[in-house]
Amino acid sequence: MDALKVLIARRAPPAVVAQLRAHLDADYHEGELPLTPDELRARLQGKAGAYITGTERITAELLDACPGLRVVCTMSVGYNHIDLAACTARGVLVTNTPDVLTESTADFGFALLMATARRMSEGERLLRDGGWKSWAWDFLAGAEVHGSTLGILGMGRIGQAIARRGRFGFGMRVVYHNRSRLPGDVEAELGARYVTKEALLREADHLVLVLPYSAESHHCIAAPELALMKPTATLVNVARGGIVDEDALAAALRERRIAAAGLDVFEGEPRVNPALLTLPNVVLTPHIASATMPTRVAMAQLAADNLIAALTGGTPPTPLNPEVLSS
Ligand code: 8YV
Repeated sequence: MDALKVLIARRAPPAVVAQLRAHLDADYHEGELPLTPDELRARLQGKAGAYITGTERITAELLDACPGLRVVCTMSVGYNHIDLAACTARGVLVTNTPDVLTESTADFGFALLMATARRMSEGERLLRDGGWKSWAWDFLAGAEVHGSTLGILGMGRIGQAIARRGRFGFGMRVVYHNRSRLPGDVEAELGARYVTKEALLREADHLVLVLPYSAESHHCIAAPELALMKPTATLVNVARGGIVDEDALAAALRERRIAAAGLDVFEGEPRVNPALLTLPNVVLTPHIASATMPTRVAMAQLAADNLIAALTGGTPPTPLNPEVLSS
């Protein structure tokens, strides 16, 4: 039997591409930039499967234009770029890459919190620009991290991993808000206290956003929420840019209504809201929270394992809509 045709829509680790090619007939887009939506639609014609990343949008229209597509495997834990309901309605299996990126992403989230609270980027810019003239008691004095209150909005796997770092590494008090409350034993292990979203905003010295992006969470941090935060607070976003109203955030940072922000994700990325680019009290990184070599290889491998299993009669390890498998 001929191998099924698939599209590898983004550059992937060579060993993973070789493995995909050993099992499937792969059309490989090796370019540095993503395919445009039109190119993606054209390249998906006649393909049974797609290996994609967060840069490819899978919409109902695209699915209707590619009726042969049976499996979409994204090399990401987030899947807001995929219309999951439309996939399920058409019997298209979707898989993502949970767990393998949890600890690296939590490391980065915590690093961004520290860099932001302790004004690292600001200090480096000043030093490189020749602005370091002397010592002063309040020179680049930032916020305390150890012993402070860590707020987490979205207490899934990554949120919990950040909570552990805060509690056990830095002696922080942990407060969180989530759609559903964690079981008591997990709360006890993390030393985490469940609070309302309003209490979270009021109490946190450092607030980390780690919730999934959806219509519900769109701009869920906007002017009214920022107004509840402490003027000394730090806001960190390692989830999705659209969770934060960037114009409102820029205004709050400019007027020092909150102290600082660390952002790894942006609403129109790779474009960054110009209002953020000129502010000294924001640390900006280009969506790299999961970017360690071992983690990225593990994510690519898991996406490929899902695609191969789904199209060769195996059991995909991490399906998002497993109901499709039994229908
Ligand atoms: C990825 C991410 O780098 O997994 C996610 O949801 O946001 C990042 O880890 C990116 O989406 C690549 O697909």
